[in-house]
Amino acid sequence: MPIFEKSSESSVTRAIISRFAKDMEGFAETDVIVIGGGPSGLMAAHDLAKKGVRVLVVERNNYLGGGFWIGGFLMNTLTIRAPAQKVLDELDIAYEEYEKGLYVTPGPLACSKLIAATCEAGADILNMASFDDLVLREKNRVAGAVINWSPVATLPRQISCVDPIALESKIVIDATGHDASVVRKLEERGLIKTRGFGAMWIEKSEDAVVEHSGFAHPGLIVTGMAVSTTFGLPRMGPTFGSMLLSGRRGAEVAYAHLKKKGK
Ligand code: 48F
Repeated sequence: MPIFEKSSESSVTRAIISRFAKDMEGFAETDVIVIGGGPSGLMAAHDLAKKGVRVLVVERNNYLGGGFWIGGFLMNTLTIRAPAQKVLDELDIAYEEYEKGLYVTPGPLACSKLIAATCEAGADILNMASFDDLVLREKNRVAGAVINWSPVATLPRQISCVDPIALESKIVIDATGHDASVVRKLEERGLIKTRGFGAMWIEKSEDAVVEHSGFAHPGLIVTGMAVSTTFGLPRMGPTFGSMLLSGRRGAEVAYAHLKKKGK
């Protein structure tokens, strides 16, 4: 007796294609596109999806999580400062208190739970796809993202002429980490001036990142380390509470904007 139900190669192929094509059709026009699936991008997507907003995370790697898998110096321990441990409570992520207001949790545990919570909240995920450019409308308002499959960038030049596609959205969130790749596209066009992140100062940087999370340009919100790069804030090194709260702030700003516009 075979263990598995009968099927065929063609059915498996059709199942993949038909489901993926249906998903992609939905991605073509959505409320919010989050570029980058690190802690701040996932948190923003999680909160927006929970509120019923249609949100798509575009991640260039096969895996989501960005720098959230590893705490620093190739060691798994993530550090989180109060009050961000409340997010861990909310997502049912176990942690320990190291000293008053400073908590530790294993990267693989926290990261996998944040990814699962984001998917379960209803956020859509497009991985192995890289941000390439922005869609700009009147007065240079950001109105979507141009993307391509990540492997295209690694093809030999003779066969790398693959046109990207564009996805429309009401808001784009730059959650690409230190690179601030989305903001930098605006800078290339002389529409914004980034400052580059400053030297490390944990005590100051975490508050500053959360406080500056929000619109950097019409239609474009920045979260996470992209905030430091955009506004010249000190870096905070291997501590992650502000990444979670920055994503949360970005989601609040996006939601308020969508509501104001009646979208
Ligand atoms: O770097 P990353 O984890 O960003 P974050 O949310 O968190 C930063 C912390 O991990 C850490 C820190 C503070 O504790 O200093 O670094 O700000 O995740 C960024 C994600 O964006 C993806 C990248 O692969 C990663 O998963 N990404 C970057 N550029 C692109 C992109 C791009 N052009 N297209 C798609 N994804």
